[in-house]
Amino acid sequence: MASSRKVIITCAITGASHTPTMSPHLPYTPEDMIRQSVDAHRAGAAVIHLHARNAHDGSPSADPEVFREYMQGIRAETDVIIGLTTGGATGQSIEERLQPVRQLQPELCTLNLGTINYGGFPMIPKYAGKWKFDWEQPYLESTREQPFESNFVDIEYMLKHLPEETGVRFEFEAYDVGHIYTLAFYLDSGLVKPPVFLQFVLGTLGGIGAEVENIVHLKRSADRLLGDDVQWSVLGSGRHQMNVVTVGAIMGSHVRVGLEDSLYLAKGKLARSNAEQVHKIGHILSELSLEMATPAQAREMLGLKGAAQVEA
Ligand code: KMH
Ligand code: ZN
Repeated sequence: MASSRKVIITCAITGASHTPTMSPHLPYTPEDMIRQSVDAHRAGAAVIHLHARNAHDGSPSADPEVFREYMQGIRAETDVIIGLTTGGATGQSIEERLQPVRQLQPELCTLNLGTINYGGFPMIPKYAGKWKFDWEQPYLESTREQPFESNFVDIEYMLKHLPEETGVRFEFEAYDVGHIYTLAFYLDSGLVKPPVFLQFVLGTLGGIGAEVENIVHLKRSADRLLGDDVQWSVLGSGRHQMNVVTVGAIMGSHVRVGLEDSLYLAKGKLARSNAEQVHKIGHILSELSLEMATPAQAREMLGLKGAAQVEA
């Protein structure tokens, strides 16, 4: 009997768009970041995607030493693939955002395929008057005005320098169809080297919506423009999370879940951990006769350098 298709589960442990007020289960101390990452891996995630937060109030951080502490803690207990953000948080400069990758030389990091409006502000009214920390509301408010930035200079800089300096490979983030054309441009010019790991991001305010037609359109566009050597994955923001990853898995994608993308496990039910979301999609995959990829299988599919070459 032919073996089942292996699906890479990425778990994005904590991002910048959710805040400690929004869920008591959102990790932001190093201990919680490490514990939730290890548990998410044990539940089936082959890749852990990390942002950093300041331990005292959960505000976004780009400090390489904070990332180092998370990575060392996770690597002491698992062989999971660790991917670092380069998008960071609204308001951080590109120089700041690239420092953790430069210093810690992870196997994977994100490369956002365009500057977008990335609106976190609609969440403000729900939590009015309940904020735990002073930075939370102004930060979300700032997303009205400040874009999530990744211009062509940033993209070319990352493509030209990071793989050569650090051996990192990219998780390319496409928030809309135009981003696939940007990726195709750099693939055709030789700056992007296959295999391409492409993440479709659906349901953010400012990006493409989370309709099934859009997943189909993104996938068809990628097939037409990028050739065969592509490992594609999907994520759905907020309430769309599990629906998007389930449809993607049926269509042949890898999947990304995690509290960065949604705080919920089901309608009205907060996820108590990242591992709960991984466990849920793992169950759905097994019902679909799909298998969760191990880190070793994911490394092979994504052409990664291996954990021994990581600096942290
Ligand atoms: N928050 C995700 C939808 C990054 O970290 O550079 C996109 C993301 C980008 O994870
Ligand atoms: Zn991220």
